[in-house]
Amino acid sequence: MTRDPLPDPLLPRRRFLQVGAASAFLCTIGGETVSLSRRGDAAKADAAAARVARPRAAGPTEQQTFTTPEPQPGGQVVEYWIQATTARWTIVPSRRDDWHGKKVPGASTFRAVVYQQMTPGFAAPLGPAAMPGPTLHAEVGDVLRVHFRNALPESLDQALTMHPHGVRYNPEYDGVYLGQYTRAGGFVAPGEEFTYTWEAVPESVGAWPYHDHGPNHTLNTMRGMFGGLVIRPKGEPVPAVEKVLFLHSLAPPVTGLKRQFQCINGRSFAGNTPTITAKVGQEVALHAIGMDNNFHDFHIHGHRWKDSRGGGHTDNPTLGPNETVTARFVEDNPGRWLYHCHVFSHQDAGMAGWYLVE
Ligand SMILES: [Cu+2]
Repeated sequence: MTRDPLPDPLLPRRRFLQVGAASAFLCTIGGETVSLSRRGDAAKADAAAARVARPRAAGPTEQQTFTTPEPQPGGQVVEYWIQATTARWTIVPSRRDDWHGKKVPGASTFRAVVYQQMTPGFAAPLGPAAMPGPTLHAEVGDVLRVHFRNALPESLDQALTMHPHGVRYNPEYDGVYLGQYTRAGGFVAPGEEFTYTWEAVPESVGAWPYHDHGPNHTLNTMRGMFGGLVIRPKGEPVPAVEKVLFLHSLAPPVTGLKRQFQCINGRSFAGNTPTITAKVGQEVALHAIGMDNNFHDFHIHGHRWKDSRGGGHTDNPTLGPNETVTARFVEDNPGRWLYHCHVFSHQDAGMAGWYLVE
C-alpha cells in the first residue's frame, strides 16, 4: 500500500514524486532528511544514523534526576536481558501460500534488526533473534527491569533504544532520542548497555508494543525492532492461548528485496505467518498491534468478541499504527479458520494466517 508522506519543503519536486511511489517514506535522522523510496535506500539512513553524535544533556530539565521506581507492596522486580542484533530473516520460508495453494516465487530473505532475549548478564541467547522480539510479562504492582544491550555489528554503527508503551516511566527510562535533550537511555551506542525500569500500574493492564526510538527509529522499527508487553491484573491466570500478532509490511527500501510483503510477525502468507491452535473451552487472547505506517483491521473467521477498547461486539476492528486491539473469547467453534487483515491489498499480499480449533 502507498504511504503518503507529508511534502517536505527541502525535497525537490521530482524527488518528492518518487517518494510518493508505493512503500516510500521519509526519515529525519539527527537533523538530516532521508528518503527511503528505492531498494537499497536503507544504507543511506544507516549512514546518516552513523553521523549522529552522542548528545550532551542540554539544560536544567535534562540535569533533573529521578528515583528509580521499586515494586509496590506484594509486587516483584521482573528482569529481562535483551540485546539488539541483526538476523538473516526469511519472510516466506515455505515459498508457498497455503491458503491459495500456490507458490510464492522470488527471494524473501534480508538482514533484519531485532530484539533477542538473553540469559542473565547477557551470557547466552535465551530465545531466537526473531521478529517480533520477546513478549515481556508483568502484573500490576511489578516493575520491569530491562537490561538492554546494543549488539549491532561495526557495519551498523548507530545508537538504539527500547521505548515501551502502556507502562509508567520517568524521563530517564523513556528510551527516546530527543536531539540535544536526549538522556542516556535514548542513545545506546553499539557495545553499550542501559537498564530501563518501567512500572506496571493499574492503567497498564493490556498488551502494548515496545520498539526502537533512537535516531534511526523509523527504519529500525520497519525492519524488525519491535515486540510486545503484556500486563495483567495481579494474580489473573494466563489465558490457555495467548499470542501477540504484529500487522506490518516489509517494503523494498527497507529490505532491498524486489517486492513488498504484507506481514504478520515478520512472515507473509498462511503457513508462514503464525498458525494459532486452540481447543474448545479454552480461554483465547489474541493481541493484534499495528506496526507500520498503515491502518489495518483484524478479522477472525467464525468468531466475535467485545472490542477491548470499549464498545460492542466486533469481528473486524480497525487498528492504527502502534495501536492494540485484543480479541478475547472462550473458544466454542471448532474448525479451520482464517485470520487476516481485511484491507484487501494487505490480505492478498500475505497478511493472513490459520487459526485451527480442535
Ligand atoms: Cu492491513
